[in-house]
Amino acid sequence: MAVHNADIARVFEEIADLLEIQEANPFRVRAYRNAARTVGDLRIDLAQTLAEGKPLPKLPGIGADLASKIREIAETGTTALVERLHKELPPAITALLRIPGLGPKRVRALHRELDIRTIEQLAQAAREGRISKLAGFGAKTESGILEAAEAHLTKKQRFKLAVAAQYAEALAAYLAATKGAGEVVVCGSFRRMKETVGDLDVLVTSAAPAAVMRRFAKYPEVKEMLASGETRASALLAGGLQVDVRVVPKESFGSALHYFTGSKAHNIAIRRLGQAQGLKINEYGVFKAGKGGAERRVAGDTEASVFKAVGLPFIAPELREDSGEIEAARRGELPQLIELSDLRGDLHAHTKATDGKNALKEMALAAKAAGLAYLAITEHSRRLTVAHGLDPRRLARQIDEIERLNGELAGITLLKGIEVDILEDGTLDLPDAILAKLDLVVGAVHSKFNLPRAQQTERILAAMDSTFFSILAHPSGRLIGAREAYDVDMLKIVRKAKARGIALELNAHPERLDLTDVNCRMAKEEGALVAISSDAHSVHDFDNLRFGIGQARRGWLEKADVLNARPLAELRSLLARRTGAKAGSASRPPRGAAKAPVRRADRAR
Ligand code: DGT
Ligand code: CA
Ligand code: CA
Repeated sequence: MAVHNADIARVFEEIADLLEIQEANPFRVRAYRNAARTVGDLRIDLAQTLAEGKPLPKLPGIGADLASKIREIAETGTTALVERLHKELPPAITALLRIPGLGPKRVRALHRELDIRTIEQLAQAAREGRISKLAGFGAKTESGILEAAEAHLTKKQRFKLAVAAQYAEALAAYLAATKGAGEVVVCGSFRRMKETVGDLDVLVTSAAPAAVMRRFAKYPEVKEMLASGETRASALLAGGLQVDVRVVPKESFGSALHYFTGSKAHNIAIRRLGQAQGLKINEYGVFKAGKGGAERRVAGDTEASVFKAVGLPFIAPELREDSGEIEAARRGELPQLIELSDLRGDLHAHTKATDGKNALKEMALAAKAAGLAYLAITEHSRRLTVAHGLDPRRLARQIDEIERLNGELAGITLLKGIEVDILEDGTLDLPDAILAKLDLVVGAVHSKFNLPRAQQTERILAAMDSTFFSILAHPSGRLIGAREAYDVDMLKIVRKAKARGIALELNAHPERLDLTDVNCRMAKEEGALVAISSDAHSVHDFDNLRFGIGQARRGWLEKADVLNARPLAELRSLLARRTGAKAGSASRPPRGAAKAPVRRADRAR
């Protein structure tokens, strides 16, 4: 059975959880958690790489020990370490950590005192009032646990798009090899590039559906068949993801593709539009009632024919949420959506000087290979000690190094940048004197996520007043499925960005995808530019840009809305206009001491 990167990540995550419950060394716990994140979304398939006899790629945070565990999991699906931990603690117990209010200590106490191993048992014990009798748990804690456990039990798990892609691509390739199969397309939220996916909806065209059904049932990753019929089947994969497969004849391909791509709300709106014109629309085609009640099929072989039948131009899957796309299509005002090939450069990347894995030159060459003309190096600043952030002295050294490399490199330009921490009071973690030497300054919140809304907003607005501020990194701070966005007034931030000529980042890392689609649209409406950035920590991460593009398209963004769709010269002049410096001027005068008054004056506006 194929082991995907997401499966390796799941084992690492489980090890981290189990070690945490055992109160192991926190550094060891974090090493496994970081490794899970690095491997989980990675585009190159590690098990396949090893199966081909190639060495593992260099990855941030993965040393010899973790690499040997990756090899073990790739071959066997598990490791001796996790098996040993399972003997000490029941595997299901890690799910308890996902319940808000339950840390490792409490999970251990619940297991030791009440033999609780699952969320069902947890809810049951809370209902029976057994938890509040334990030392360290009160009645209030118990009712909170019950509420959280019940919410968790009714919530369906969703998968990050990049993880779903690993399963989807492998399954689609497998089904495409069925004798007689024509088109194989993964539809649903996956095709709409939604940031998370509930299940996969695979459409296959074939005149022999039974052969497709038989082959699907034999897919090695199928753990359980949930339903199966002549033209449709549902199964649960070993990784936990559900798959619905549907077979239709070739002539229904377009209407089936449209139907299974959704969204449901979009489909309903299109069907209504059809009804008003005397058309019946379903997954088999578009039909018109003829004489004597007979139906005539008028469209459905291609998706475009379905839209045409209701008088609309083709609407891209990413827009199909019934959030104005049908009206825009009718008015002929659909956006010309940004494409991956429109990106000229990348404005957020790290090297091994901080928490990245590769050297400057390796990153530059990888960016060039990815078709980019420029790459901004934006290391963390000193405050972020876990990432070995740069102080002014180390940053100055990197600036020299970049200037030297630019003299040597052809076809790619490195830009001098920083991902500087926005401190709690809205000041930046490095002085203006050094920021002035950079081509761009990416500001980011990495601490104090829980400030009250007004204070958090004020903090970010104040930082954006800083003279050299160019791009606001991952503006909401959310980590998909792991950390909520911090509470801020995004509209105020977007308007400030517009007023100051600052761009908002759409961080393309699969666990961030931040700006969200809704906020991308807000930025566009307010006229603020968006920078679609990889946040690469290794040479493999430029692949993530395609997920950023998917999110940008969901946010209706066009080439003109995207800062790094501009050629280098234009980018430079946009960056320079903000600070009033001339494009291309290598050294602007440092203004260290002038910083505070400038900020106060700006804030008074
Ligand atoms: P998900 O799986 O929760 O991420 O979201 P979707 O959009 O993939 O939803 P899913 O898997 O339930 O259904 C796949 C597509 O099938 C959906 O996007 C539209 C279509 N569909 C499902 N149920 C209905 C329905 O009741 N009416 C219509 N018109 N279409 C439906
Ligand atoms: Ca789905
Ligand atoms: Ca489905």
